[in-house]
Amino acid sequence: MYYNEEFETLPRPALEALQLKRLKSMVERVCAKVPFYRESLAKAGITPHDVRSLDDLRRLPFTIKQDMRDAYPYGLFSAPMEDIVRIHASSGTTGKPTVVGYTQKDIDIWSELMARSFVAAGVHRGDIIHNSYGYGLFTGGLGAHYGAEKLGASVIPMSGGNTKRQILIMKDFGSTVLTCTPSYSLYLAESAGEEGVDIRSLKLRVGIFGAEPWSESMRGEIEEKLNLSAIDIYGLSEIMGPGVAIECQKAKHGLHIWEDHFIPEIINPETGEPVAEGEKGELVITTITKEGIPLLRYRTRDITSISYEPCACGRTHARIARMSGRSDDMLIIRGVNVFPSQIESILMKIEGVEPHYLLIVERKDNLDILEVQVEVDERIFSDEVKQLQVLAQAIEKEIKVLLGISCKVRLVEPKTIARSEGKAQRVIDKRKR
Ligand code: DLL
Repeated sequence: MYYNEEFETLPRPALEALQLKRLKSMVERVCAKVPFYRESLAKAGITPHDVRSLDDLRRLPFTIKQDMRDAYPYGLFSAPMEDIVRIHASSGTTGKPTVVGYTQKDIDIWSELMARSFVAAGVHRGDIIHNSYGYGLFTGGLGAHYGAEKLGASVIPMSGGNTKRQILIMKDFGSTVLTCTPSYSLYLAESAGEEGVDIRSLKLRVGIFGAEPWSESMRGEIEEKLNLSAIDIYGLSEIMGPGVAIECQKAKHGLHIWEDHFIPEIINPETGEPVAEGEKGELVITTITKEGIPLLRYRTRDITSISYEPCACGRTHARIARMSGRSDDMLIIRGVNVFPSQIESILMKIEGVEPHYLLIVERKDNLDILEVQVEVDERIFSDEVKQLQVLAQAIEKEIKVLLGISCKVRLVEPKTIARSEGKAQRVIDKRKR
């Protein structure tokens, strides 16, 4: 099942021809309309006429988050304000927020790509979509909302928060699809239990989870606890919002990135050079149809790999692997690089360990110290102290063997680690203060 069969299954040569045509007009557009691009292209010695093949993309300069901050708020917009119908912004926890604007055409395309994403995930008209992504400046809520309406499904605009009420509505309204962050889905499951509602017996069939990194083992936890099929969705406000890429229900192996609107590249973050297909690197995206704020070779800082292998679902669009994390979230513990998701994978495989954890990093006597706090279920927590110690040590050993880092594991009581309604905070790095 497709939403837009023609474009989702376009043979690669036709897809690439379309990309090139759109890329050329996009470069012309930004060069004509955005002083930042005019200057950066001139500096690189490139004119729009130099873009003759898709390979020429590599010659164009990168755009980074700082460029957006420097242009705060509207400096990179390529459409006049009269044509901008929506503004979103990133939370801006570090520095100024990044602001994005959409023309009506941008909103239409975004809605279509979200509708395509829903269908790829196995959602259809008649489904009742319980949308718990936050509504507001964050793109999650409105992005999923417009896509659901475009598809013609029924959308319940819940937004985040008010967790008890969410459970009641989900039960009474017969929600069949849940959209929220993976961490919030677990919080919902836990709260349902407290409310005496068996979430597994509700009508939920599909969960569309993203906006934060999560591991394959976390998927197992979620599918088990909520009794639904959990699908990974990726996106970022700079490029559009949710729906840049999504897993298909059929293969559930890699996220199809909608290549008729975005050109993905994977680069070595240190050298900026492309890496081979299948190798990990930083995802770089060029938007080729956006009008409000088109971005040339935007460095997402997200780490993944790409595959152009044909997919069982019939979509011809390339697949990116589940994100390992962001390059800026990568922890360096005594010289060893580690992503929180790698620790998550290890924790989730251990019997009795709950999917709620926190990594705390400090520097003591010039040494990096990592403490892994993780909840264990009631049964284990009520065991003797000695048994808890044995389990903690077994986890420490597992982490040492698999990741090569020493850490201190602290098993904590159920519900001691803060729950989140949006993106979970998994790391407290005290070295950065
Ligand atoms: O998080 C958009 C979104 C909303 C995506 C709802 C999916 C679902 P931002 O707030 O701009 O936008 O944050 C974007 O979140 O660069 C990634 O680091 C991370 N991220 C998003 N989706 C995933 C995912 C939205 N599926 C940043 N896996 C991105 C891992 C993700 N990380």
